[in-house]
Amino acid sequence: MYAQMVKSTGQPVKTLDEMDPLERAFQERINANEMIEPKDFMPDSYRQTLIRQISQHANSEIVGQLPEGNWITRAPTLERKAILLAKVQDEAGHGLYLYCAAETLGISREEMSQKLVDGKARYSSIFNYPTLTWADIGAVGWLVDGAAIINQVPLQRCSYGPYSRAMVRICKEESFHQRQGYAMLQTLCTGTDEQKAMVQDAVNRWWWPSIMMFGPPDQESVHSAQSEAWKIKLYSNDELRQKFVNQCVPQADHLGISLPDPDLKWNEETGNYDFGEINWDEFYSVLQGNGPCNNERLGARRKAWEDGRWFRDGLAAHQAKQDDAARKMPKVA
Ligand code: BYC
Repeated sequence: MYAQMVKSTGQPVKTLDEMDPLERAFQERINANEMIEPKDFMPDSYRQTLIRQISQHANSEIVGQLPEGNWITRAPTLERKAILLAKVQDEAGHGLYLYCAAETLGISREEMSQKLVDGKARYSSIFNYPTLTWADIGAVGWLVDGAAIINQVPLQRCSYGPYSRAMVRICKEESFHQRQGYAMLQTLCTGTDEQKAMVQDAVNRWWWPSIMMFGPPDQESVHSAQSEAWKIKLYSNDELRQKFVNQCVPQADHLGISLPDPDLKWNEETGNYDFGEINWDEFYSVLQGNGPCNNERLGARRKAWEDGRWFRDGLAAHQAKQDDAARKMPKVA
């Protein structure tokens, strides 16, 4: 079985007084909202946290192609096929920018990909759910890309330069994806009763997994305190989840569909929508490799990684030849 055999460990956040002088100077730069660049000093734990988060993020973009890629050959029109193909290609691009951002921290893409296929690195829980009907493609765009934007817009202002810059373009493209997913659902919702029922069914299945995307509740989030101190995370998991719910309720109303949560209601006092209990057992079970599609997703990545080996080997051999030829070139005085 392909499990994501990763154990989370959180360390308590040090105060400025507990830090050595280098670490303290680093934290003071962060506190002053200075951007950290690859050649700057950084504590090893900051580096490792970023490698973990950025590589997980990159893995999610790559694995995230699979549920939607599943519908490219079955899109109902040529136009829909072209749009979906472009969207899936965008996700591949996001994965590449993010792997490049992580490489600036001293890990190779080869290593990150190997960890993914070995089940030693995570990708987002959301991609372990199946896309059963064409309406799922709209629901993924609206809800999954919608959740992604809410999480990722603040990352444009995170403390690590290459990550924050990669996020600028990613957020622009994700916003477009969310719009097109929503527009697809609008088309289906103004179609036949069967089409509208298909949308309702898709939203019923994607709603709860989408709100789980923001990660465990704040009191169980092992990394939040330190990542917030380093300004890698600017908002907590629960704050972002609440923003997402607040954004989705009026959008669902506009579509004329319901969200599958009987406890969802406006709270005048807090200015937020209250929502029901999240099934955290399901979330942790998916993280442990027991979601409906974990085996299929990692199996597909593993096959792609093996199938592409000859090509990567070819590129490396070509590069080695070029390097050798360059070494043998007579030096020009
Ligand atoms: N799925 O202490 P916490 C996309 C893990 S791409 C799986 O709160 P942190 C898209 C977490 O990694 C979507 N694992 O952690 C693509 C940690 O385990 P480790 C991906 C999850 O890092 C294509 C443990 O639980 N987006 O949207 O402070 C098409 C404890 O959590 C999940 C990003 O990666 C999850 N949902 O906060 C369409 C954004 N949640 O590492 C859309 C960048 C938590 O100790 N990442 N875990 O083994 C982040 O913002 C943060 O890493 C998270 C988690 C909010 C996800």
